[in-house]
Amino acid sequence: MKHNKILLIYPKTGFSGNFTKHLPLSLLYASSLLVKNGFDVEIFDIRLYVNSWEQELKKRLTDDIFIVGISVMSGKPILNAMEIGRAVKEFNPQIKVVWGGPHATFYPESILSNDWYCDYVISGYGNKAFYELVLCLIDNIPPDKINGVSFKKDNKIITIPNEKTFEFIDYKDIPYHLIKDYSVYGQLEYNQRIFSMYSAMGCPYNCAFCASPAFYKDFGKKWVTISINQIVDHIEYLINNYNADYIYFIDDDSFVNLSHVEGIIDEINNRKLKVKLGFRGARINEIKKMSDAFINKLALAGTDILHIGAENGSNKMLSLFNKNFTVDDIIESNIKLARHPEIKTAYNFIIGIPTETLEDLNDTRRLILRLVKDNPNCIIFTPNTYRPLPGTELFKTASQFGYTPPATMSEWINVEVEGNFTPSWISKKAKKLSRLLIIGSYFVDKKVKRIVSGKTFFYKIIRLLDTLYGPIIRFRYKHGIYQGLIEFYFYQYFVDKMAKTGKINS
Ligand code: B12
Repeated sequence: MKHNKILLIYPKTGFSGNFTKHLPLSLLYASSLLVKNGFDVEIFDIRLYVNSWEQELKKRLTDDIFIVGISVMSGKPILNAMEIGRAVKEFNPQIKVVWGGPHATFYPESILSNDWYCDYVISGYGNKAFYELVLCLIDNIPPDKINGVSFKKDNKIITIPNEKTFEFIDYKDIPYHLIKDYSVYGQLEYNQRIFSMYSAMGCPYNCAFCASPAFYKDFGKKWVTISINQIVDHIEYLINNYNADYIYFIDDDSFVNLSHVEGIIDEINNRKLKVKLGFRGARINEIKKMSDAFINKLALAGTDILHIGAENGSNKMLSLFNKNFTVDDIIESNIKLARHPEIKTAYNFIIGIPTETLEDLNDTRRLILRLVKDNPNCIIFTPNTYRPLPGTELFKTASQFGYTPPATMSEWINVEVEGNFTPSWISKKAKKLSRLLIIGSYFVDKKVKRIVSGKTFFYKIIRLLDTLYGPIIRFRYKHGIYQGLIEFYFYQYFVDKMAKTGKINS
């Protein structure tokens, strides 16, 4: 039998994957050139079979497969990717296993220096690199001229640096047909056909905690937009062919130039397209520039959520991050956004930063309370626990505190918001207060009753929890009472159990 088939796999995600399950765009992008050139590609999304994935994988491991590609984010997906690799190698050790995705982009050596059943890693944009790697494997040529590829040779890890340019893919070349059923994707309990897409790539800012400045460092232009017509043609194509009714822009930042988004919504309106919009990349300095008329326009075009990096409630931390905005700016922007309740304002925060004191953490707690008070429609996401990323400015500070990156599998899979990470710079008290901020984030904004109706068992439980436990944790949060937070252990147990069994994923 001819060995010509490529199986691409999206592994299990961590806890956050229970709330959001978007289409595996990474795999569609990574296989665009392969499909265009006639390769037989199959996509297997393990998130849809969390309890039976091993049997389902066996069914898909046929004799004609010669490459298995996996898209891997840091954290829990690593464990599953390793299990997939092991199952593949047990079936046929000749099949080459290739990892791509954010973990592969940021930490290629971590994969190959551990025995994670992976032969090749592709860092950065995957379409051209993967296609070229497949051609090399077919012709039995070493892939040592392919930008972005890492592999082992004579027990040494060889890494060929990425190309320093963005990789754009025309929407007509995205092989959407590889996914047979889009109704299985979505977020929370909403019955929407969500399609994620880029409107712009890159980011011109220099946030000290973020991997992007390091990644885009040698790119000529650091933020590049896709043309308005391309974007809206893409949206129209998805509406006509896949009944899309929600477009989620996955840009690092969509609003660097406000006229870019304004152009998109004008064109959506021109064409009378009926879609809702969500944006995950907005900065406080950009919100400051938005007029009420602009925000109104966003809302009228169907925007229902804006993710904003508020990041921290301490000016000292904001300045360490190179944010170029202050806590007052956050408060002012929030008050402006409160005038537009059609748009949910969702805030990201980072805590657990080197040099952050208990008082800084309390500033973040107080800012969050203030944001909720001024804008009862806002959403507070679970604050991210800071993880030093190699190549970033803050990594150097963390290293001065003796930080070394994770090395073992269990350390890597713990790289999750809910993971237990206690670096040397976090005091015992700060750790306890952080736990209050993490658990409290689920309740402080009373989001449960606002965004979840309780149609499924899981969400019924969450609503019940909000009724019974919500008032207690909100009281604790308001007064900063972090002592004796034993419920945090229940929370961790629950998160861990759910991630392992995938019960609520199904
Ligand atoms: C949607 C999303 C999610 C979804 C999951 C994805 C989904 N399909 O549903 C949810 C909400 C669950 C999620 C969760 C998290 N996410 Co997220 N997420 C994203 C987001 C916004 C879009 C992902 C996407 O579709 N990208 C588009 C595709 C085309 O890009 P790509 O995945 O990078 O793929 C390219 C290459 O990586 C490569 N490639 C990818 N896969 C493969 C496979 C093979 C075989 C090959 C060869 C190549 C290849 O080729 C592709 C084309 O160039 C990105 C930001 C972004 N713009 O990418 C963050 C991002 C991936 N998330 C990130 C983070 C930090 C998280 C969380 C930790 C956040 C949190 N607070 O909990 C969790 C952890 C998840 C986990 N451990 O399970 C980081 C990645 C960190 C990391 N080292 O893994 C990102 C990059 C955001 C950021 N800049 O910080 N996320």
